[in-house]
Amino acid sequence: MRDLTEILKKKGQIKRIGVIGMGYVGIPAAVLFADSPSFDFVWGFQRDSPTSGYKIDLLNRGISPLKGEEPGLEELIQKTVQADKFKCTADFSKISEVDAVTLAIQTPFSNTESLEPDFNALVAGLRQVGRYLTKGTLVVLESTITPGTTEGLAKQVLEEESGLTAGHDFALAHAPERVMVGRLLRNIQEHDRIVGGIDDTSTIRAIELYTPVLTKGKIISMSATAAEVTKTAENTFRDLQIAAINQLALYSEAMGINVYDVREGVDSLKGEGITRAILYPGAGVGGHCLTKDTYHLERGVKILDGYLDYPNGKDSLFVLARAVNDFMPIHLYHLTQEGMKRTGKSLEGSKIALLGWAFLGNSDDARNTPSEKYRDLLIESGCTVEIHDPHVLEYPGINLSYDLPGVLENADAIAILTGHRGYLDLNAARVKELTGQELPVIVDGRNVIDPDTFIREGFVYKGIGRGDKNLHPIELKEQVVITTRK
Ligand code: SAJ
Repeated sequence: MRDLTEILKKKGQIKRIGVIGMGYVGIPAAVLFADSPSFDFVWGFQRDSPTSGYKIDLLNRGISPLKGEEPGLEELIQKTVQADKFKCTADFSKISEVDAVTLAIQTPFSNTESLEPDFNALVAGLRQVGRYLTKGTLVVLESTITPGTTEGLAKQVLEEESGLTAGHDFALAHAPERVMVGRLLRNIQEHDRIVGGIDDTSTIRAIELYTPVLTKGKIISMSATAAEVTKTAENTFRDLQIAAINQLALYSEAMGINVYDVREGVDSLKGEGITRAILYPGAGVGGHCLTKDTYHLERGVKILDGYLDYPNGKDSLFVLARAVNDFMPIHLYHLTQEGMKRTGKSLEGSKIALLGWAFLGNSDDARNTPSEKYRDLLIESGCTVEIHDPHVLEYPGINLSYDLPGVLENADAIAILTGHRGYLDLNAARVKELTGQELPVIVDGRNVIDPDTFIREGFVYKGIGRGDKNLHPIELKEQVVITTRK
């Protein structure tokens, strides 16, 4: 029986590629492959579903379905479509024509308590690949997955559907995506690429696939399971770092100091052997990655079933970090309550202007946005909440507005949830005028406004980590100074 190395040698270099999942990961990956002279053609596979089918026609007309700021993406889609090197289709039988196929499909959790992932979309994608898989094809999972999935579930489903054997008839690897909205193309080209095959032949074939699209990045190869742990761990560490600064922000409020002074101080200790990545506190952690990858890592430890030596009865540090970050929109709600109390008002019957629905500044990405938790708490307290976001087009069950003055009109309180560039220029006097309130409240969840400017304008200010300002004397514009205890 010819082994895989022989089959691949006979097949020759990778020329035709398929990318499954036309989203934030799949679209930039597909057009970068298509733009490379190393490859002849790329199929972008997208299910023609009611929610996502519209992308097929848009992409084939050279238009990006992603609405946030994505430098260079629209141009590259146009270029590769016009050059007949990239085409989007819902016809998965075309997989039989490609030499390599990648899967960039969402891998959320259905229950983080029981560590139950929702791999339905991933398995459906794997079944489509297995159905049309031919000998010598390379299959790569780019989605972030529970350690053990490539050599476990993925191999099993592909073999079941195709009747072929991974490592013998086809190559199988994990090469996790590392993109962030707002810099998708650059991240793929400039970040090092982690590549992990189920065997050396698969790793070498996957290296052949990714090397042509890297500019500054280099390939780092390892086993498939190590690659899965690398990706879940790097997001878990980032979430932990954010939880650490969020906890410090909560402490700073309790101690009456400014967390940003502390951050600057801690960050100043630089030099040999000192790596300190102190991040930024805020109104919470959203997105499709940090909110779930910790649970993939936790589940990996469980399903790979090795002996874990860990302090008896102690929670996972990583899961605790999730709890701290999930608490931040709740904390912002508490700050809003306290701010309203300082004006003698309660939340019941008040209007709150919520600025920012995206989970990340200057993006249209609202997956797992912390703004939703904050909004829900306000609604439960009998508030009217109007939401402004300059980028997010729509969101199930939520009315979003592009009309900032309209959202600010008659607001008792304004809360900033996302660090969109546009909010840096909020004019205190104009905002106050729009609220029509003598003592409006402003709650800053992303440190985008200058507290003193708004306090001087007669706002009650609250900010995450701003213990130095959160009990400021209230200045009524008529220069009447009221000092109240909370
Ligand atoms: N956040 C903070 N403070 C910070 C940084 C972020 O509160 O200092 C919040 C953001 O507001 C956001 C959330 O965390 O709500 C996530 O932000 P992010 O900047 O981590 O954005 P993601 O989730 O799109 O990107 C992460 C990145 N992972 C790492 O840097 C380790 C990116 O490189 C990954 O490609 C991406 O996850 C992914 O797709 O896994």
